[in-house]
Amino acid sequence: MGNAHPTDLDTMTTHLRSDYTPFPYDIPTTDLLFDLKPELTTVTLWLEFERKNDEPVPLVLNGEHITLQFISLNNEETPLDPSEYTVTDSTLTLHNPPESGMLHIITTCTPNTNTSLSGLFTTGVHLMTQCEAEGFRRMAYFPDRPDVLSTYTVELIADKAAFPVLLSNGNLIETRDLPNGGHMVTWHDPFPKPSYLFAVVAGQLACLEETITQDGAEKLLQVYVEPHDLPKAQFAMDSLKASIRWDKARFGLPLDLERFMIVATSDFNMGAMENKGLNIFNTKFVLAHPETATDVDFEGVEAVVGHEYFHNWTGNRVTCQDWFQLSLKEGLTVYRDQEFSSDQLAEGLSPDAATSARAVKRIDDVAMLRTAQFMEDAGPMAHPIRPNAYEEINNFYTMTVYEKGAEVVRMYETLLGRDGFRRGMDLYFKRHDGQAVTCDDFRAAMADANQADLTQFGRWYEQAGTPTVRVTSEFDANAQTYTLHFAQSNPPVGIELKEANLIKAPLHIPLRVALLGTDIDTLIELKQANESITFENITAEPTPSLNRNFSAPVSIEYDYSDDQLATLAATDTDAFNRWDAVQQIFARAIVADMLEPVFSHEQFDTFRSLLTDESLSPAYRAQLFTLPSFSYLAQLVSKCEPLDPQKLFAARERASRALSKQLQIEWQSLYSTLEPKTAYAYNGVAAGERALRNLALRHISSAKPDTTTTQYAAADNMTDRIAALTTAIHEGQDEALLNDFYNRFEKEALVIDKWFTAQAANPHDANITATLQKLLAHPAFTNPNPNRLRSLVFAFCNANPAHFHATDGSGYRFWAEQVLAIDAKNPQVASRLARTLEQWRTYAEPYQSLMREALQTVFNAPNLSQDVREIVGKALG
Ligand code: 0A1
Ligand code: ZN
Repeated sequence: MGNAHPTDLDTMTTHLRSDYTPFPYDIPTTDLLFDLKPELTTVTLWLEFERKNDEPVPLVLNGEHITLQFISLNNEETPLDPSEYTVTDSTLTLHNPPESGMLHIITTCTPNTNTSLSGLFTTGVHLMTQCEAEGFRRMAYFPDRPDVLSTYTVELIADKAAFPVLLSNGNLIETRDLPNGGHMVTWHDPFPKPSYLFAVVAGQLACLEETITQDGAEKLLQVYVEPHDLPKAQFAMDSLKASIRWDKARFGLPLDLERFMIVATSDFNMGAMENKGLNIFNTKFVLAHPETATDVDFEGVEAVVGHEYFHNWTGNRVTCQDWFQLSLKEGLTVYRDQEFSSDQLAEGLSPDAATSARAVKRIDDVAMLRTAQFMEDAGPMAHPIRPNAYEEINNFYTMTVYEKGAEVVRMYETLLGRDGFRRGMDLYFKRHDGQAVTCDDFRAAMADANQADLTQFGRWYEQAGTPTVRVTSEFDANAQTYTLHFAQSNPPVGIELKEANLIKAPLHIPLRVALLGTDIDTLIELKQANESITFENITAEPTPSLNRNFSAPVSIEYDYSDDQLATLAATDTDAFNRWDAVQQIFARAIVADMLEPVFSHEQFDTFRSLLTDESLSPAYRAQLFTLPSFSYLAQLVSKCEPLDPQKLFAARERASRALSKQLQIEWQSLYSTLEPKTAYAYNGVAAGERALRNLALRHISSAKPDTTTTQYAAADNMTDRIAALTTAIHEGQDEALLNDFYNRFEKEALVIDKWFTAQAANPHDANITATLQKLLAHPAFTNPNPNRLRSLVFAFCNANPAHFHATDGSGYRFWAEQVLAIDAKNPQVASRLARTLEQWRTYAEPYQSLMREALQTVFNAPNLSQDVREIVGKALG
């Protein structure tokens, strides 16, 4: 059963933000000696402690799934008397410690039975750690909380043949051989850090390395991967160098260590981890080669390498006081990685092309936010970006904390300007370098650096839910005035529903607005529940372009006429709102009449001219013609009526077929004109051309079925090959391609993940149940890592609505079985899957009852982890 231990109902605790108290001791230094063995690792800890106040107070350390072997004070050889301390399942308490001293504690843990991938675990022939949020306590007794910063020295001992590479944070101090084939390596990290940023890696890894010079100092950059993956590491290295340059140029932030290491593992719950100087990554976000990685994968590698690197300042040099402040580091770092990616896409382009490239990135980010974060914010897990309570912190690495958190950071920039934002950042580091602080400290730095009043802005940290801004307009032709009325509202959601008499005060909302047909383009700062603004000298009724570039993470309600949407789609100079107008046209047709979504001739004319408008980049046109996702449409439907997923899916399909049919000539012509003329290279422009061409492929494939097989065979890159494979099998064509693909890429785990996904997410597989069973029994699915689980189980449950929502409930029963099976090994991954059904109340019958049944089955299961219990409990709540 691994390290995933069952939880009693009695031991479930809710952690409250309001309970925060500082740790009563300083821990100036932490010295660790790891004797690394997969079956039994021994960890020796020397913990220096100094009481902060006069009053004696027990010293309480966290520790889980570890065995205490020895404990003494001040390096005495005789162990402490057992009456002087107490050990429980989760703590070690020293009842009467002296005011200061050195604790010497030896513990053991068993990495090869740790299937939770938190703490020290085996991955292939290697050993690695994951400490955020609370994994350090699975190796040693320690104040495992982000506000205890300590300076670490780490000695690693291991068999040299089995573990030739031994890494930890900071700088390499010493390497020496030991008798009996062992070796020992010492690392010292000069920067005090919380335990969640600690890391150890031991293994047989190959290394790509380069040196750079920054401010006259040489820095060593290393990317460690499995030896056979070395040819796929260069792009991660290039992304790291670009990130280092960008942070210096944009924020004046240098790389502060002599060396910076990235290590890739195929067993990882999340994307990557920002351990100080030793980032550990899911292989998915390190390995990139044209033959095995798609454009989206390349983009992901660049973004995640950037994200983890940027954490070095926003997260590591300045960290969080407690886990409720998680968005302090995550929202800010996502904002920074978004800006980095946007600048990378724009690099080297003409000013117009650069603006358009930035818009493409913005649209991608907002589409994801509006699909997944808005949904979260309307469901049982809704929480403010700074939550007030949690049962399991691992459940709060959410779209809200990350993506809405980034939008809140972006609003500072919108309100204060690029330079004002930079002044705020400079002051933040000046004040707080080396500290563990709060979201309020960040807001105070932004306000003080700009003499701005951001008091009301603080409500963004307090309220859950997506605010709605309802906009109405009045045009007075005689007076030549145009008035916009704004009404903001944000009714209680999620846990807020339990608070009696909760009044959510108005937010400070920066709304960029233009009036098409005039030269008005302005930033309006909404601060009250209802307010109006009147524009003078308006001679003809304009079309308002609201919340341009998505200046605030709100939902805008304005009753656009079809003509106004067409005007926005044809003429809005804000590329985001132009895209949004086209999306609204699609959504309206699909949602308004789920029986027969129809587009008018005029609308097809609009579509045709957009699709063939060469002044619009191919990347942008691909976004314009990507229909709103099923989940986004589901939210729109469920605002008005209980959701029938089958009906919605069919309506979306019909809309897609209408686009195929009515624009067939255009699709076919695009497909040929966009034929690649040069060998594959990853860059935004070429990726955009491939995206549009592969969208065209989907629209022409029923009329011209040979195109897919031809493209599949001719492809010199994974983007085109997987697009052809997916299109072909979704059209019900040719098992042979699937087999060919498997045989070609059998040894490439990340590519085989794509093979599983293509099948599990196939909406047109009439025998999906049999397919799933076959895939579950496939040898490549034995002992699946989290990536493999995501490629099959999550792909089916989250990306195959037509089959997941089978009317007999078989999809939901599959979900329940999988949640429980995964939970026995890896609660973090199980609780992600558990979230799939949290919207159950928005569904029509019979779906709703069948979903509730499945949730109840999971909730009643014995030995449920705290992770899954919190999610399912809140869903049923
Ligand atoms: N801080 C990392 C994400 C991360 C969070 C938790 C983890 O284990 C529970 C692992 C990684 C980031 O934002 O990239
Ligand atoms: Zn992060």
